[in-house]
This record gives sequence, structure tokens and C-alpha cells, in this order.
Amino acid sequence: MELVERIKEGVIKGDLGVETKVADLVSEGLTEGLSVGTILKDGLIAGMSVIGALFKNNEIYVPEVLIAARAMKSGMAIVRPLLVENKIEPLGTIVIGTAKGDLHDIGKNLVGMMLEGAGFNVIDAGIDVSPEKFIELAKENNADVIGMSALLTTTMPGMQTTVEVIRGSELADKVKTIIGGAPVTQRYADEIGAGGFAPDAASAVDKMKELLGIG
Ligand code: B12
Repeated sequence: MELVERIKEGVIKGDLGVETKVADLVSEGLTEGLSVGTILKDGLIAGMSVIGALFKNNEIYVPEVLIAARAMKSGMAIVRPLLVENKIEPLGTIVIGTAKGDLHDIGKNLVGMMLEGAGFNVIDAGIDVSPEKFIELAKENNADVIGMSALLTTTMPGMQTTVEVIRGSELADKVKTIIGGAPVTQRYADEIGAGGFAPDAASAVDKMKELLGIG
């Protein structure tokens, strides 16, 4: 199997069942002259995209995604410093966090990992994030999208406040919003004027691409 295929397989299997770790394979690839772009696109991102599809179809579950994401991240850590010098731009930047008052972060982390695996620059704002904090981080990082997660019905209104504050700020034309979490629906997203909603981490990648007009 070609080296780049082995990187992809390593991500899918989460380093399990492959004799070499993804990080080692990535280093080997770079030494052998594989381009950073190839390693990223045909190795790491290709692997995570297979994982995303399997997860969406309920063929694998949260633990497998976390294991794959860990493998992807180990490879990403080697590739990331090389992206700038190779002029590889991320697909876009998202600030993602859990709404104010809400401490649930398993789903938010999964979405973040899947987006990173798809080639986005992901700024993790953490949990219990106020509208002001979301906006501050979006400005600081020149973000294209703010992603909000809520698992409690009581913290969902914080997402509405964030959407409203963005609308009334200079970010209105630049920053889009995407929301999710178990109690959140497309209908709620429409109601509060959020740019998008996705029911799971793999759909979040599709939605992000749609929001940013990426084919
Ligand atoms: C684990 C858990 C906890 C853990 C959280 C640990 C952690 N680090 O996250 C702990 C124990 C801390 C916890 C605490 C509480 N919890 Co709790 N918790 C859960 C539980 C069992 C699972 C949530 C989870 O992680 N699911 C797995 C992930 C993968 O799924 P997910 O979050 O839905 O994410 C997916 C999608 O929604 C989507 N998504 C998620 N975020 C985003 C964001 C974007 C931008 C997009 C596009 C998509 C997206 O993609 C994800 C991946 O596919 C749920 C029950 C349930 N079945 O949902 C209750 C639940 C959410 N908790 C509940 C409650 C009440 C509480 C507490 C108030 C309990 C208490 N009395 O103390 C506290 C609140 C603490 C707080 N202030 O936040 C209730 C909420 C009821 C409600 N409707 O408001 C639930 C529904 C349980 C229940 N049936 O009563 N909880």
C-alpha cells in the first residue's frame, strides 16, 4: 500500500491494527518527499472523511471517532507548522464553544475534531462561553463562523443572544453562525436567525462548507 494510503488507513483505524503510528507515517512521508498538501488531503483529511461518513450512518460510534481523531491530530501536529510555509490555507476559521451556563462538551469537541479533520482552522472557545467571549474570539481570530453547542434547554437562549449581538455589530456581514446540540433543531435555528444547524459532526462539515460556499 502506498504511504499516503497507509496514513489514511491509520486515521480510520485510529492507529489500531496498523504497525506504524500515523505521526511516524507522516514524518516518513515528509522525508520521502510527499507534499504537505498530499499528506493532508489524501491522508489525514481523507481518513477523517471516511470516519465522518461511517459515524453519520451509525456504523461506528463516539469512541471510534475519538480514537480516529486522536490519530489525525497526531499527524496534524507535524503538518500544521508546515502549512504556512507551503501556503496551504485552511478552508475557513471557526470559533466553536458551548453556550453560557452549559458544561457539556463531548459533542462540541467531536464537531471541532471533524472540522479540523476536514481542513478548517478550529478555535476552541471551551465551555460556558458568553456571547461577548464568542465575539471577542471571532474578532481576534478573524473567524468566518461562530459555532455554538447547547445540551440544555435553559442554555439555548444564549445562542440567540450571540446571534443578535453579531447582527448588531460590525461582524454582521462577515461572521456566520452555526448551532447544534441534542435539543437544538433546524426550526430553532430558523427562529433565532442562525445561519445553519447540523444534527451531527459529519453533517456539521457539510453545513460549514455550504455556509462558506465551498464546493
Ligand atoms: C454526558 C452528559 C453530562 C455530563 C457532561 C460531560 C461533558 N464533558 O460533556 C455531565 C455529567 C457533566 C452532565 C451534567 C449535567 N447534565 Co447532562 N447529559 C449528558 C448526556 C448523558 C450525554 C450528552 C453527550 O455528551 N452526548 C453525546 C454527544 C456526542 O452528543 P451531542 O452532545 O448531542 O452532540 C452531537 C450533536 O448534537 C451535534 N452537535 C453538538 N454540538 C454541536 C455544535 C454545532 C455547532 C453543531 C453544528 C453540531 C453540534 O454533533 C454532535 C456529534 O454528532 C445527556 C443525555 C443525552 N442523551 O443527550 C445529558 C443531558 C444533556 N444532561 C442533562 C442535564 C439536566 C444535566 C445537568 C443539569 C444535571 C444536574 N442536575 O446536575 C448537568 C448540567 C451541567 C451544566 N451546567 O451543563 C439533560 C438536559 C435536559 C434538558 N433538555 O435541558 C440531558 C438531556 C439528560 C436528561 N435526559 O435529562 N451531563
